[in-house]
Amino acid sequence: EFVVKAVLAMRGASQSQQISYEAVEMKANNLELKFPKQLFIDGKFVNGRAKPIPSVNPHDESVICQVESASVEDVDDAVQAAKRAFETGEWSKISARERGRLMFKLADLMEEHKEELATLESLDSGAVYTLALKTHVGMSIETWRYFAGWCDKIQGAVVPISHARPNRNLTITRKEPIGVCGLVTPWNYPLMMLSWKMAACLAAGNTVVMKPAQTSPLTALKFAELAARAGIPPGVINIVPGSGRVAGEAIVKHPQVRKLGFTGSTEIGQTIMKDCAESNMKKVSLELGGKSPFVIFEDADMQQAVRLAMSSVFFNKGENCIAAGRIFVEERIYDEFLERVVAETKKIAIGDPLNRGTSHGPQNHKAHLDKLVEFVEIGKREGARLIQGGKRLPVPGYYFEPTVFADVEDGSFLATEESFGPIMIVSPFSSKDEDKLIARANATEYGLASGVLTKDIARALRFAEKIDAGTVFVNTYNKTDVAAPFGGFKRSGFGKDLGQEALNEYLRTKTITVEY
Ligand code: TAP
Repeated sequence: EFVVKAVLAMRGASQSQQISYEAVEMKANNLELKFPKQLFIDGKFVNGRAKPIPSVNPHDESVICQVESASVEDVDDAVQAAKRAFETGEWSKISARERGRLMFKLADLMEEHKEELATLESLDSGAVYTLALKTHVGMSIETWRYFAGWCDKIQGAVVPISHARPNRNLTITRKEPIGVCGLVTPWNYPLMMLSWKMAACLAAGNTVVMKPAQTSPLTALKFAELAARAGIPPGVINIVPGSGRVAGEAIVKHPQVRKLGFTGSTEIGQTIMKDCAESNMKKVSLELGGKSPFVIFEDADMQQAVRLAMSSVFFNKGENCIAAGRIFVEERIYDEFLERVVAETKKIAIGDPLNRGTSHGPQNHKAHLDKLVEFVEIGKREGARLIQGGKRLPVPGYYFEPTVFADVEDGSFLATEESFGPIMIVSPFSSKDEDKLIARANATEYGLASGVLTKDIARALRFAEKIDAGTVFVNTYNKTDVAAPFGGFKRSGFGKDLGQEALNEYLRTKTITVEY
């Protein structure tokens, strides 16, 4: 029982905000952790009116704490706070440069607390600590810094229009924030998904109501504390943990939310797009599922092929939206590739994500683990060749063996459905017919990412040109960066996170024409 009824009091950096919350205190990873479990609305931690939701540690299935949960009314409170902050609060008065300064300060505080954030992410989501430190938290910090730098560089244009003779005209455009934005995110990279969207959203000058996934909300709440301590004014950032059906839907349908940023499944994305249209035609961007093809030609270095293929599938225990959902390997090297992949997969260190020697942690939550077990069963029934893993590990926690299927038929369940877990799907191809290979790689309704491994640069570029995916990795995989736009095609959604393009998702253009 880690819940301690303690009231913490600390001074925010602005010296004007007093923050207190009912802290959860626990020891883990040689650290004393102290974090909120309440909603964060209008600069205060408050209880929710919906039933609290337990947050479970996937390593040992213990309950970390009961997290307060937002009702429709709580979401409305958060939206009203965000609206006040946007229209009349301090946020609406400070300069863009000052906004940037606050965001840099928040990034610095995140950096100071990075071990605590990474430990919390590891406990709550099962991410391996070393990866959480580098990617989940490390890239989050970089994202805040990257977009902090954009704040005072967002500018419109002077547009040469035809004059209304004999008078003259001047047309300028202003890039404006949209207003109150809603963000709904998934559980695979809890803090990073929050950061990818919220940093761009705030850099553009908006205010935000954000709902983290109910299975992994803790880093979002710790982040809220840090935001208050950085001096981000009340109401600018509101975090409303809770269920998608209640809190998520309330944000999506709210008539005063003007933009919705979502990352999650294609199925929910579709519902969200409809709800955005029906409620108030809010602007929407959707980062959805994927089934990304990774093509390995016979001229590839075998060691590199095996290493990249494994990380393209097993990175973050497969809970990775750009994970390679299908691996195509050229016939001549197919058998050797499979043999080596199986040998290497057997060596993966599975275990407590907080142990430094671990490279593969538990799946995020029970329902997801059950889905993976079912996914493998369907694959076996379909006749695909299971050559490694495929089972839940007989230990406490949501551990699933890294799994490899070979000879997967095009069009089958395994070849078309996303597992979102550590399941490698391999099929052979012949390079004699490159068009056929591209057609096979494109035979999916998803279009998030793709990869190609070859020494032949012309072949790689032909692939990059013809593949229907928002991201193409050539001779690498999973290489994302805060400056490079990220987002999918087709049923993987639309709108970009990261890079300058992400700002457009949270801006509107106003055209002002003057006659003189
Ligand atoms: P979802 O079930 O779609 O959930 C995502 C978020 O939406 C959660 O916070 C969820 O709340 C909420 N939600 C559910 N129903 C809702 C509704 N009707 N209205 C508003 N919000 C609602 O996805 P997931 O299972 O968490 O994540 C896995 C999927 O996300 C995978 O398919 C994966 O490919 C995709 N994903 C994509 C990307 C990118 S960048 N494209 C990145 C990560 C993940 P709860 O807390 O109740 O679940």
